[in-house]
Amino acid sequence: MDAAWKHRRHMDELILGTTRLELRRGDITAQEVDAIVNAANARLAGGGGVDGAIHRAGGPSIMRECRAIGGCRTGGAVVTGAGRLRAKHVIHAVAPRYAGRPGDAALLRSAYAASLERAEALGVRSIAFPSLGTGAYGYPIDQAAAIALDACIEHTVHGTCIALIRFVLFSDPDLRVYAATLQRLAP
Ligand code: AR6
Repeated sequence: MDAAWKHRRHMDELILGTTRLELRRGDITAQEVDAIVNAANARLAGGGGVDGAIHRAGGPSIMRECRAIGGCRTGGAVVTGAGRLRAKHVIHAVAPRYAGRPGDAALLRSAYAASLERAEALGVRSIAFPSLGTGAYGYPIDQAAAIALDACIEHTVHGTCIALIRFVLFSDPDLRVYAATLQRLAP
């Protein structure tokens, strides 16, 4: 990767060719992007955290579509509409329940990669991710941030139609962890 292709604009922003990767504090449900990513479970059964917020704000059509799909493997991602949300699509990604197993990192990376592949197939130009796995599923956020950001950087290497990848962090401490990690990955 040459320096011109990948460069930082601010603490919270990295340019990757034609893609801008940015870190923001906020609520995933309020994002005006083509697709938002849900931190789902393998049964697509709904729950708390991001999942609860998306179903509450988006309305019942999202759960109807989830029931029809039936489930999603850990490390995978499936697509529904976005109901009343501003986004056009919800990409439901399933992170592993963290248990310190050697396979956890690959599954978390896979949840990001699968989401980005789904986004490409939909022709999405802008996508917003929460910090998958770092709430109820217990993934240590410093490790998860490195995996998340690296998976996104890697995805853009071979070209992408996605012009904006936004991470929406729910707290200032989480945002600081992601910003420090971005600084380490792309000094
Ligand atoms: N916007 C952005 N980030 C949020 C929001 C929000 N509205 N709400 C919480 N976060 P989690 P997981 C942050 O638990 O760890 C559910 O019950 C939160 O602070 O949503 O992948 C599902 O049904 C944390 O940093 O997802 C699954 O069963 C991050 O989002 C399970 O939890 C992820 O927390 C999935 O657990």
